[in-house]
Amino acid sequence: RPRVLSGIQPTAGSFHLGNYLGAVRQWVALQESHDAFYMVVDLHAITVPQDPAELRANTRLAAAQLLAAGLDPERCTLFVQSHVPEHAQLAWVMNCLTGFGEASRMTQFKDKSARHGADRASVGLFTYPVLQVADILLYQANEVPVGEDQRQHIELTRDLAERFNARLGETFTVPSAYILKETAKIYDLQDPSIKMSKSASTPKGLINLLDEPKATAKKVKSAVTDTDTVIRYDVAEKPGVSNLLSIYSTLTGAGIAELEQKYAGKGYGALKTDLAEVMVEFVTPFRDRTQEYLGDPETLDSILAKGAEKARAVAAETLAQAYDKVGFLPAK
Ligand code: AQP
Repeated sequence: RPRVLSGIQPTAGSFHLGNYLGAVRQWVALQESHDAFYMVVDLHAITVPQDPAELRANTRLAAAQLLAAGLDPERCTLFVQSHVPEHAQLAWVMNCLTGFGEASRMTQFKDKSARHGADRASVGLFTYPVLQVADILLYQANEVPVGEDQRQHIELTRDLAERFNARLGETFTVPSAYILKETAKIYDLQDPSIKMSKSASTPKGLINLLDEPKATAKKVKSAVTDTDTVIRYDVAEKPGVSNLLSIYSTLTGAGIAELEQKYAGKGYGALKTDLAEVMVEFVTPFRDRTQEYLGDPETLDSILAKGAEKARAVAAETLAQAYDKVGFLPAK
């Protein structure tokens, strides 16, 4: 079975619709066909300041949401990144292989450091993509299911894997990004020129899956479209409507053409009302299941402990190979 690996940050509490449609939904599907490793990336979370108690609670909450979304610990390995120390260990090796200029070209760092203020951005935020490289290479992943915003980091992973292999000998699988065209980038409901994001979106443009379903329905109904009334998928000319159609299509399985036909001559109101209903039907059981998992922290922690054990077995083997290639003296 080919292997996949991906991760999600436990920072915002609730996952947003972009996280789910861009990434987590694919994780659920891929556990059927792949040897799948999924993790809550708490090491990544601390690249910006976190309240310790909140971070701990949000880590459990992220795991509960992943299970609620459909990850099955019998079918995939679900774990917390800091439970597997090999991530930080390999990251150091990969940091030493990365050019300073190369790391400086990562657009996500440029955006985020601009937002935090260059002086306040941590060195961790700067080297975050290299930790991500280590995350992926440790598991010899063939594919990495992520949203479009992560494409550049996967390219960096490929470059560094190839560089290590060429300099020190064949060690790492060179992975590919697994990005589905329809959901590669879910846009802010109020400003369809930017991606839906926990830090850049306006509250009205961001759908948090754990919000009150009524509030979610309201946000969908007040989504920005355009002054035209025609329902047509056209990202350049009609980004707002196209975003709603992508979301609708993915959540229901209806094709875009089918939806265009269904709403021909009906106007945006009808589309938004129906999509609001679809969304409520999706988030209501998701919220309930998340609460159920959260209500039983012992089971949750034991799933994560088993996951970490399975993950460590793979990660330790890869790290040992990498250390050997680098020339570290084995500890006796
Ligand atoms: N809008 C989006 N459309 C499609 N995919 C998205 N992802 C995030 N936003 C969208 C994907 O979700 C996965 C987990 O992301 P993360 O844990 O790195 O969260 P994030 O990217 O930090 O989420 P935000 O909201 O985008 O955070 P900020 O505002 O801090 O940048 C990833 O696979 C990501 O591609």
